[in-house]
Amino acid sequence: MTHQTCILVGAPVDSGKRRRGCLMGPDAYRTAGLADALGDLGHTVEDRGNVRPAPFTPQAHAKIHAREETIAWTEALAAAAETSLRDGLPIFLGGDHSLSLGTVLGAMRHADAINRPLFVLWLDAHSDFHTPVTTDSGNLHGTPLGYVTGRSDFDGFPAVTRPLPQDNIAIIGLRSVDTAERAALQESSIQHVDMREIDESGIAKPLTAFLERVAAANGMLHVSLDVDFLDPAVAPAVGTTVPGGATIREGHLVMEMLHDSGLMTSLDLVELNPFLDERGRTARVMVDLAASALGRRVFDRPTRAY
Ligand code: HAR
Ligand code: MN
Ligand code: MN
Ligand code: MN
Repeated sequence: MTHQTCILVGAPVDSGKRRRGCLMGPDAYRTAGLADALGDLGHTVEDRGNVRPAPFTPQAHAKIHAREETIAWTEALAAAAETSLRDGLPIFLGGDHSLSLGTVLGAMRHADAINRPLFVLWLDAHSDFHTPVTTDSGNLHGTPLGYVTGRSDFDGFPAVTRPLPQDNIAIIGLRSVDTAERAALQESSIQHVDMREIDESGIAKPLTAFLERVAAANGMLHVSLDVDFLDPAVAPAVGTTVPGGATIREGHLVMEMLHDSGLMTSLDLVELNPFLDERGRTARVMVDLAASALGRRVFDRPTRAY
């Protein structure tokens, strides 16, 4: 197994929606033993503490919730992502999914700087493909994929000078897609995999197809794992539960395949709301999934015939 320098970057972002609590996420992951779990796998683990946004002046918006705060987080996290990617494999401890406006932007800058294409795997019940104009809720955690692909109307946010190509994105786990997002997604070349496809064909098949494309392009791979990718029965600590999600084993299989591929270069753990958790069980599930992505397994794949 390849040794990695895992860099833990706390991103206590709570501005991407109205319900509060995701700001406790980084400390919940620390309490659940993320650093030890990765260290036990032989990796070097460096916890850089929590990122903080620069001061901002909140303005009242009719529609968009906490826009200035989210802009400040985007700038701070893009810088943190770009820096940490030079030194190792960053794991961003969220925080709600609006943190990915920053982490993916930073990963895009880093990939540009070293002349490699960036790919993004989005594990989520939601497509998060809104713009500030198409969103009904006004919650910016529903917009990161719209932002990084260069959709319009992100006024005041850092300019996305070289948008992420739609072809470089796969969203897996979909079961809650708003009307405006569905129309935009269907016109796009984003690989979008809903729960029915997973039920019928298994989760390995679309993931393998995507990972083959990443490998063929010598791509970097940013993985964004939303707690609500999982079924709420196994991961209840999230504000936007949607029934019918991935099982624990589907989650681990994705992570194990990511590790075997050797392709993952950065990871977001997002939307954990410890205020909604039951004795830390969702935090522990997410730590276990991260460990699988970094090489934890029961046995190596059998090489003998049965
Ligand atoms: N599509 C809905 C909205 O824009 C819900 C978005 C929920 N997003 C997350 N992350 N929880 O996936 O409000
Ligand atoms: Mn999300
Ligand atoms: Mn979601
Ligand atoms: Mn389509």
